[in-house]
Amino acid sequence: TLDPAEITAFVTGVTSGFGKALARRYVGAGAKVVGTGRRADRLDELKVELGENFHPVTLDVRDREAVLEAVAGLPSGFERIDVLVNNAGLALGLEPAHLVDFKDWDTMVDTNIKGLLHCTHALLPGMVERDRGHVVNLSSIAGSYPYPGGNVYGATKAFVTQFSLNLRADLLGKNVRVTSIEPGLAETEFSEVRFKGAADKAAKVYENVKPMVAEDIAESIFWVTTLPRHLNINRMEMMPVMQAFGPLAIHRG
Ligand code: NDP
Ligand code: 8X3
Repeated sequence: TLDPAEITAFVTGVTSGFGKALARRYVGAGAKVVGTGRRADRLDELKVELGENFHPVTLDVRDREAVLEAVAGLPSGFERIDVLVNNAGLALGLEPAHLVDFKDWDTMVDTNIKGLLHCTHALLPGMVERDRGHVVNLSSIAGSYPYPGGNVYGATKAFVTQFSLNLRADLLGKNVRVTSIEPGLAETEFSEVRFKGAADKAAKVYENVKPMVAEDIAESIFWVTTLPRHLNINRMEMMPVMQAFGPLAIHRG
């Protein structure tokens, strides 16, 4: 397997959830991590915890100029990114499409799609040039299976999955890997964000089930990125044991 000490990762959204767990997993194993997010106070706390192998960058991935500046300004020791983990993302709302606020759709498209493209476009050429790299994209089961209220969120994740597979097609012949990670129910701040701070509604999502936790997803990303260099995991779909598929719905008039 690949020695984690050889990895310099750029992980978006390390201020919470999967990204935070992954930054801890990587640095704990000897890798270097550039970790981004909008909440500077949380990045500062993580810097204190993780030390010299962690480089925090306060960044909104929706801002292309800021992404380019962040990549251009990486300090020595962190400038050769081998692994990009496009993790920053969010769902907003669970209302049917005809009732949503358009701003929420805009924010999801700008973050989950355009933010991911900004980071990928900025970092992929360096990986190809060095003939070494791995792009890991956080998609979701919501990109494969529709559910009521999943409208634009699920559609952004379908984009992420298909973009990941298309990247593989373009990268054939290069030593750059691409993986789409597609988790189901995992307890993070995801539902608090989706329900705009309504903690009671968010808590209900995880009531009386044993959901996945951030460390489960972090471990999976750690695994796919430390596999021997000739192996590429294209897609990884994962759910807690307490989640499975439902039947199709039929409206009887
Ligand atoms: P959290 O809400 O716990 O973490 C989301 C992270 O994304 C935060 O660090 C947040 O940082 C960052 N982020 C959001 N918007 C931006 C932005 N505009 N610019 C920079 N960073 C941003 O959620 P999860 O850890 O659960 O989610 C991580 C990813 O996994 C997302 O893409 C999500 O869609 C996906 N996912 C989640 C599942 C779940 O059930 N939890 C299941 C399947 C996929 P900050 O707010 O500081 O900017
Ligand atoms: C998050 C999974 O099913 O809660 O991407 O939308 S779901």
